[in-house]
Amino acid sequence: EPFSFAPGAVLFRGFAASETQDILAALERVTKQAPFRRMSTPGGRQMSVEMTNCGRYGWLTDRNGYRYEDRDPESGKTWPAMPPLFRRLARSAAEHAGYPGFEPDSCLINQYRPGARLTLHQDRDEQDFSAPIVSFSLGLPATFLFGGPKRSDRTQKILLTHGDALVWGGPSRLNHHGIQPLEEGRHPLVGDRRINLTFRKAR
Ligand code: MD3
Ligand code: FE
Repeated sequence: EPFSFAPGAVLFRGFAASETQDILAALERVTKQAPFRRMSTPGGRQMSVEMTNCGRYGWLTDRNGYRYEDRDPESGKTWPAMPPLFRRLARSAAEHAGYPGFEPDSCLINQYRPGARLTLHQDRDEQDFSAPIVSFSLGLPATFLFGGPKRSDRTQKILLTHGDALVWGGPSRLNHHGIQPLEEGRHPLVGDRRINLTFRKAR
């Protein structure tokens, strides 16, 4: 059932779909404490994706750069705890992909409304690139762009749909990737948006 489209990258279609309602309930508890917000890039542009975090460390960006912090700059409080269900799902997907014992200390939550996108980038704000990254997609489908180690490398397009889990390890961990502008639509359980949960070991 899993599908590998690059060395170290494994896709599990619909992995988390049966847990949708519990995921959304946990998400609501997180966003009550740490609401979605649009962050600014170091260059001063506002991102189209809305973001928040849970877990020990949260990823953020502002005029001072990209980094992980243990507090939400909007509230000054620590990020909400990672819901046990999130931890379990991330660990399970990682194990199925051949990375037993995955213990993420960070979960970035991205919310895409129609039109929102994420330009091609690398994830390299983490201390240890040997740990995999695990991500889950919920709601509206999105076209994922997967490139190579260089920004100019050619990209493949992969449609990510509701419940899909992706595990990125090994050589794919530092590849460029992005999300094309989200198309209009409405998912019966998630509504007019796409949610992405990305689990990482930040420190
Ligand atoms: C490939 N998020 O938050 S998740 C990000 O759908 C990010 O919101 C996208 O890229 C999203 O940084 C993509 C899939 C993903 C996450 C991490 C990766 C793909 C990756 C790290 C290396 C290679
Ligand atoms: Fe990324």
